[in-house]
Amino acid sequence: MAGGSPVGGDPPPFFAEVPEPIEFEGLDTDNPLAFRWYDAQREVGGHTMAEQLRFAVSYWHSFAADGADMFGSGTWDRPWLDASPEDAMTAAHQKMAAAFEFMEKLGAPFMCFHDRDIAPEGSTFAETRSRLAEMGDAMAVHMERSGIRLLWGTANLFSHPRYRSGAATNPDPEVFAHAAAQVADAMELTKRLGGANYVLWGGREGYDTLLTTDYKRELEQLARFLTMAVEHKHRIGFDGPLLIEPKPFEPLKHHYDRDVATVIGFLERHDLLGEVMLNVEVNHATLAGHDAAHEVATAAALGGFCSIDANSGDDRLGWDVDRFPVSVEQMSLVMLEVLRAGGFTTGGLNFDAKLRRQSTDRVDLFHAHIGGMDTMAHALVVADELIDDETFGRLRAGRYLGWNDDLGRSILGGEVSLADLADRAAGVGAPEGRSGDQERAENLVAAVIDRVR
Ligand SMILES: [Mn+2]
Repeated sequence: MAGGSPVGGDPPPFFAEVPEPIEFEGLDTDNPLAFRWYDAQREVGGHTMAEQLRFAVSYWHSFAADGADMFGSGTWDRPWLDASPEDAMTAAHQKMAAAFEFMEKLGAPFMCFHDRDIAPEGSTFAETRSRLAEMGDAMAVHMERSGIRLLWGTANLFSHPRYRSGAATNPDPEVFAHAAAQVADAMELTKRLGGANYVLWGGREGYDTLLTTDYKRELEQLARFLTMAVEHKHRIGFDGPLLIEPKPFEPLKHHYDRDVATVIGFLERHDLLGEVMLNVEVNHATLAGHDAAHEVATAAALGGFCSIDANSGDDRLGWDVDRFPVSVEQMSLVMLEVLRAGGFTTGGLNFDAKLRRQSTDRVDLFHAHIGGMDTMAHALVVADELIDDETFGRLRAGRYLGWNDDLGRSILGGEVSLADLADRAAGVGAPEGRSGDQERAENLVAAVIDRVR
């Protein structure tokens, strides 16, 4: 299909074998192109599933990639990528047509993109900028027609060779300045398209060796960059939060945005928390040695939770495999923490997930997203049931009841000293504590997973 369809013309349907939108058919369906759990209008916890889950399709994995990995070339059937290199804008328009055809048929309400996913870099910054503006215009038309919204936009500050030593933390201020210009444009486009959030993923903000890296200086550069991004958000009147997505390593040996607690400490130190919040990726959490539920709980407890990149890792692999979510138990524990945090506000569930390289057919994109959406919808129903389950609630609350009594209140109220407590200990018996009730709680989760419909 070299040359492709004319720019602005009607491309062929790229997903002709899926002629109609995917529908909810329930647990008894044997139709592989139907939802078993995700019923957009079903009320769960006082809101519809669509409102609670806020699913987003990621442009990069699903439409901009071709299945290449570091050992071999692309394998996926993606005809919209086939325009000749000198006609990169034709390919960009075809890709966008394919993306919106897919998203309209899938029925996810949101998408996410990097600037370079939708518009190829030009030979000068001015050309890059005009290409982004042209594709932004095209996207506004697609969004208006389809009703699909933007969960977040971001700038790709890691693919181009100029970013090999980072963007904000690059030793060369010219690279910092170029990255800043890219963020300004991407943030303005995100605002123009009504984006709910703007993401900053430090894909190469880190180092491979301390021998030639000035760690302290690079952290100061990163703080300056984020501060400038927050100033820009206010200057252009963008309402949504900026989000940082932690990752501990890969491709570099050490990344500065290691995990949620590290990022929140950094934001607090530079007075940026609140303006900048967290986008937790499940597989990045597991790479950092955490459960994803822990990362959501940490972000919520420290006042920084906003959004999730919903994917999954692999128990045996120490790298970022970005599979679609498959484990209802894992995701139920994630959604439990989301509901305990009050649910999503501007955030949502972005499928930062890709097919395996062997999954070559276009229709595999549907199977992957349907499975991911059903897993998360099932997990939401389980989490909501757990929130309402009195026995489950008592298992946690019961462990802390003593803090409601005189002793607990006087300790937390700052009314007693360590010496006071030492004096008191002489007059009372040594405490015995109580069961942690973990296995009972785990069995309740299992029972709820079995029981919900
Ligand atoms: Mn990942």
